[in-house]
Amino acid sequence: MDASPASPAGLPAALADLGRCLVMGVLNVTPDSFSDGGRFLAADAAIERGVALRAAGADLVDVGGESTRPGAHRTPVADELARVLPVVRALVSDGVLVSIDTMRAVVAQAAIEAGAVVVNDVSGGLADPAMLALMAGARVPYVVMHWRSPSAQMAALAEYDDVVRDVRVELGRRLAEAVSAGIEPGYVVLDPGLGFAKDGSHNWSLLAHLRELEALGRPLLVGASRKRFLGELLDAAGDPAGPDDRDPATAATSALAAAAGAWCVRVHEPAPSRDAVLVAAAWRAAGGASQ
Ligand code: PMM
Repeated sequence: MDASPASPAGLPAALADLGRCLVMGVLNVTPDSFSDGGRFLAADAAIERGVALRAAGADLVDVGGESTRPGAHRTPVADELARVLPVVRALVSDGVLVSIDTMRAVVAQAAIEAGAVVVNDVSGGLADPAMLALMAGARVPYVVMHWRSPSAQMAALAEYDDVVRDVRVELGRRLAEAVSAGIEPGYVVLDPGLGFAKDGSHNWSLLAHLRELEALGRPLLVGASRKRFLGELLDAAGDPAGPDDRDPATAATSALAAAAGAWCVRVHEPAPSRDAVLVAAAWRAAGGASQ
C-alpha cells in the first residue's frame, strides 16, 4: 500500500510531493470567529500572523473573512473582500501558499487572481450558485466540505440516521454535482465538516471512520482544530480547556487523521500538528496503516 496520501490536481509542485499529510494554518480575518476572532482583523496583524503560521510549519495558510462559528450571521460581501484581499496579496508576495476560505464565488475569484492556490468552500458549493461554475474553470484544488445550512441554523440540522453513512452520501452528491458542473474530479478535496451541523458524538464517529469517506475516491481534509468537542472531552476529563488550551488535543486528532490517510489537516497552531503528521507518516511508511 502507498504510504503517501494522494494529492488533488492543480496543487503547486512544492506541496504535491511531500509524502505526508499537509498542515493548513488557519488565519481568520474576522471580528467573531470562535477561537481567534478579532485577533487578526487589522491587515497588518493578519499578515504578520500568516507569516508566523508558515514559520511554525504551515504548508498552506487558509485566509477567511467570514466567521462560521455556530449561530454566526452572514458577513456582507464587501466586508469579506476588504478583509481578505490585502492579506492574500501580501502573503502571496511574501511567498506564502494561500488557500481562500470562502463560500462566495466573487471572493474566490478575486483571491485566485491575487494568487491563492486552493479554494476552501465550507458550503461545498451550496451557498453560492456561481461557485461551481467558477471552479470548473479555475484549475486549482477545491475543498468541498459537508454542510447543511448557514451557521445560524445548523445546530437544528444535526440529525443523522448513521452519521458516517449520511455524510458519505451527502458528500458523494456534492462531488457528483461539482463534476456535472464541469469540475474535473481530480481537483476536488472532500471534508467531513466537523462541528458543522454535528455534535460531539457525530464528530468522533466521523474521525473514527475517515476511511469510509476515503472510499469516495478523493483526498480528505479534516478540520478538528480547537473545536468544541475537544473542549467537552477535556472538561469531562477534569481539565477544563478554552479554545487556546486545545492545541495538544488538536495535534492528537491530526495524528489520527494523518494515520488514517487524510491529505491535509486544518489547524490554528501548526507546530504540534506538523510533528503529529510527521509521526503519522513514519508510522504509515513502517506499515502501520495496514495493521
Ligand atoms: N472549520 C472552520 C472553518 N473553515 N474549512 C474546512 N475545510 N473545514 C473545517 O472544518 C472548517 C473550515 C471553522 O473553524 P474556525 O472558525 O476556527 O476557522
